[in-house]
Amino acid sequence: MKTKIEEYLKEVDCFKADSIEKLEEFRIKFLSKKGLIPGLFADFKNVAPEERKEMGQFINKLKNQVQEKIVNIKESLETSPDTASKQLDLSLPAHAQLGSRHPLSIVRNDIIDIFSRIGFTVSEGPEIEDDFHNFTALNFPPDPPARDMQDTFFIEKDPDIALRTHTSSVQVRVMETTLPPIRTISPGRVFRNEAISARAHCIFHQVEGLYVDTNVSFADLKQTLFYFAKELFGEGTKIRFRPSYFPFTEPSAEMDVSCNICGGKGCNVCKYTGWVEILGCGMVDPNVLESCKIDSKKYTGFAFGMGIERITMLKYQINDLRLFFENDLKFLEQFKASY
Ligand code: 2U9
Repeated sequence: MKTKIEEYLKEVDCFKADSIEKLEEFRIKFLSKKGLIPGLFADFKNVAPEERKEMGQFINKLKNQVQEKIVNIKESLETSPDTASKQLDLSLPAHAQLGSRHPLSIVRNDIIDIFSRIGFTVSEGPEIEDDFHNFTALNFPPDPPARDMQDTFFIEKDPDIALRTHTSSVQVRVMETTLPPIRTISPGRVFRNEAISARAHCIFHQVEGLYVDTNVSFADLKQTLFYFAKELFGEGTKIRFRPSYFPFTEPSAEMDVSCNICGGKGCNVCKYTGWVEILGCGMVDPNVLESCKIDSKKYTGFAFGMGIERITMLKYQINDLRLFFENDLKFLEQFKASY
């Protein structure tokens, strides 16, 4: 047995491999279940008791040298420039993992595109707002119930600092710093203290729009929003207005579009009315213009606001708003083909 081990030691010492495959053959030869070293351990029972200690150490020496050899050769093969370049085959086709836009981003970008084509710019502003820009300038009455109406997340009291409840605050800032004509939309995240459900969330996204100039009329508002509805939902889309109330617009209205699912015939999306509400709008209240130092005798304006989640749900027939916030790939990957 001793001579056999000496021969193996010599073989291990001289062994060289220029490939992982050859090294694997070497490992199998010595270390696999039916390899030479387990064979030696199996024969060990025939060794005379007085030789066992020396023979055991001898077999272990062989085993250690084989293992050491394998580690060393493997390391040099992996770091050799030849192997590295073989592993990196630049001629192989790329496995590009294409991402996809979030459905809310797709619809927000669509809305921005539509209004950009008729001269609206995009304005952005802070998500944390003071009382003046979120409420006072927008003609909200000073008493707390009117402001709590929207269930605001307050960050500080006296002076009141809160997460904005709408992006109208951005447009107040635009009016403070820009002379009319003003044509701008403000997409962004807004916050309201609401319980989360399939239809409501405490964080959602809005696009609000503002047009201030001389002689801006309700007819301008109707024509602008008619163009918008046709661009977003398709050429045959009809619109209708219902009177409403907002502190910042007078007169105010809510706008419905003919149901894009059933074409107005009636289905469960439009609750068999043929119409779905998509936005609120109105003529900017003169008090709002004056709060922003715009002469309300010279200028008039219209404004509108819509929730991006609501529009996206209608466009893609999504029935649970929570899907937008869960980052479930099975949901998001359905929008892969879109940009
Ligand atoms: C300024 C003056 C007026 C923006 C408007 C609405 C009507 C409206 C809601 C739609 C669904 C908010 O997301 S929602 O809950 N918005 O109905 N928003 S008029 O009016 C403005 C904006 C800025 C300076």
